Amino acid sequence: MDRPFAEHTAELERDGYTILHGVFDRGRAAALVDELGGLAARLGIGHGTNGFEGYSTVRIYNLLAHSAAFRSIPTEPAVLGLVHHVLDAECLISSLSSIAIGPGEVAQPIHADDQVMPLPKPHVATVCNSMWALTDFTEANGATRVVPGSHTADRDPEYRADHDSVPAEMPAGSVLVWHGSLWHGGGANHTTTTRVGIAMNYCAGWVRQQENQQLGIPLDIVRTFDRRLQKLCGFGVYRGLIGHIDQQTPAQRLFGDSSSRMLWDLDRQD
Ligand SMILES: O=C(O)CCC(=O)C(=O)O
Repeated sequence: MDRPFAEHTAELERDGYTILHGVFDRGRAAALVDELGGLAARLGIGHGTNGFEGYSTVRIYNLLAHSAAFRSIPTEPAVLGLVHHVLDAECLISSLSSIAIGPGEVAQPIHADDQVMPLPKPHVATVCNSMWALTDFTEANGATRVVPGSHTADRDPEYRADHDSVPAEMPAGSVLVWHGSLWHGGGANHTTTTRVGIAMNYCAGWVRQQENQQLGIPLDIVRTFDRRLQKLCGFGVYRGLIGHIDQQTPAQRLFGDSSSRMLWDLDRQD
């Protein structure tokens, strides 16, 4: 890790976000950009068609279903350790998508990623998200804009209002991690090149995932994932209970996993 873990957790608690540098190298970043370009062409994905996703931005969702190139992203230890700190070790992948902000894109409305959840604020973290910089992120090319400390606010940001924000500038190979209540949004791109990032988003194991991983990823692909990735996709259960099928985890039921203990096992007399 570029700096001590405790520095990152202190920033997450105080500011609602932190940046990890040097998580991956430029070669891997460039290879992932190429992979995304090929995917967009193969899947016929073009620019967004609404102001939130951006009219000059290309987003590809459900990346685990489309290519093995993205498989190691959800379990990256440096990032996942921070996510465990914010949520807990039984967190889930909420969504895994790419966001390529093209030249001429305007700033995305500032929002909080947990604002669709009808909970009074501030509340315990339900979401913890990250942005992998596959290209350099600069103020000029649309680096994610954040409102430091806003994760403790007692409300969500007013949509389309102006909010004082700062750009989370970072070189390719860095990862921005933030508390799901942080006010933020993609920046405007005033350059002639595209800002490419991967939005690796997590939620607590007891809330619903944004992208339905159990239906969205073909089971033949999930079967080839290691146990940790299967559990992150929602094929385990939270605290031995939430998400079970007839007192089994989905992974036990579907893939014969024998490693999970269920809540009921804790109270067996035999
Ligand atoms: O692209 C970005 O930097 C942020 C995007 C974002 O916050 C979102 O789409 O929810």
